[in-house]
Amino acid sequence: LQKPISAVVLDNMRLALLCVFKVVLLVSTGRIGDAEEGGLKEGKGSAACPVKLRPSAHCEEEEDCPYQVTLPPLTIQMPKKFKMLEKTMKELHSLRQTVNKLKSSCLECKQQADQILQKDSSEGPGPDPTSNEQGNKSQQSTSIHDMQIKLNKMSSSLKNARKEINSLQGRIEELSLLNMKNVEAMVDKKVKNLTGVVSSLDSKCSSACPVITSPQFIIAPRDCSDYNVLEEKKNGVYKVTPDPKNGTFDVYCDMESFGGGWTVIQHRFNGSVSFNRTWAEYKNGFGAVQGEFWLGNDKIHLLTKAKDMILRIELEDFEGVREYAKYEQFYVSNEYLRYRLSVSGYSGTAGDALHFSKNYNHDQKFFTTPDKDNDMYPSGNCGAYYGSGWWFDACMSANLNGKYYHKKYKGIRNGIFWGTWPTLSDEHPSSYRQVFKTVKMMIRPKKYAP
Ligand SMILES: [Ca+2]
Repeated sequence: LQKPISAVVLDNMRLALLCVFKVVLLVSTGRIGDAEEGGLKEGKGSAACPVKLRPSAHCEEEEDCPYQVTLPPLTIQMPKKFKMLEKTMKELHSLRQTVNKLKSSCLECKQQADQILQKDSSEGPGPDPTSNEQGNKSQQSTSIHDMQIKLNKMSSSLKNARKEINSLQGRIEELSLLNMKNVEAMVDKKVKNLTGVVSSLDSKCSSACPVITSPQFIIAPRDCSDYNVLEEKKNGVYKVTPDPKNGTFDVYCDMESFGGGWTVIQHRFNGSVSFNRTWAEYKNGFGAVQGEFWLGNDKIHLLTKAKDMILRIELEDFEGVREYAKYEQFYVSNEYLRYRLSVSGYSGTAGDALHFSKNYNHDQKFFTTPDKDNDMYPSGNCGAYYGSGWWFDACMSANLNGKYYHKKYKGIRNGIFWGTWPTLSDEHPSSYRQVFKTVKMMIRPKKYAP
């Protein structure tokens, strides 16, 4: 009959442990020599112990000798749990192997990566022929390479763009500078031209003007006094050009009376021409310059504008009394200013009827005609009332364009009137009005030397 395996195993283990314990004990107590001599003295009881301890060779007393332990073959039965341990050990081993593999592959990877980097840095852009063998790695490297190429391209294009921008900026600066310079130059030129023109005009005006005026006297007489300079001494009709821009017209020149050179602007002596006229007629003039006439407000304006004029008024009544009124200044403004009268500097024998009083003053009055009321009379038209065109105040102390009466008359004083006539004081309110046979208004330059 055999013992169960477990029991046998246990017995063996016990025996083995016992043997080992014996050996250890012997060695530690130094009694191995004894054991050598007598072998294992307890051998009788332990003759079954298969463990043998003896020197490996013959050895002297004092020598240190190597010992040899002989153990019988040992079979140990492990419990089931040990199988689990074994399994775990195996798994651990396999795990270690995988880890090692991974490590090695990682190393390879690193080496390859280093190689690629070295190649890229050394070879620069361009496909790597050796990488064709290496599948994915080559693909990766080519894609990286493409990326790098793209990056390089982009950086180069960026550099170009920057260069272009810089050059453009430079150009813009140059252009703006050029423009500014051009503008400055243009302005300078224009200023120079202007100064040139101004200086030339200045020199012309300061030197040449008197030279120009003297031949004009000869070529185009501005009024009758210019004919007197040419030693034309006969009364008559002459052409005058007071303002070249406004044409030439006929005037009657009195070249004999009071030094001559007189341009007649109004004349009445027989009543053949009516002076009850419109604004337009007074503007353009009416009658004939050889006969009775009004020269015209526009022409009077031009004549009195061309030169400083004096006015001489000649009056004669039917009794043969002749008087005159002379004004050192006489000017009639243009139509726009309603032919306003400027008259001053009286001298003479007829009295200053144009400046009769504060309430009757014809100086600085506008021209009024029956169809145009510019007078100072608020509730009516003096021109219409007196049938005349004149520089009415409100209304008058003189009216040389009144009706021509051949003899004394009664009623409205609408005849030719001069309020300072010497014999007028004899006139009674209910009696006849003063009448005039001849009236003459004529002008001559203030600076006239007969
Ligand atoms: Ca009025």
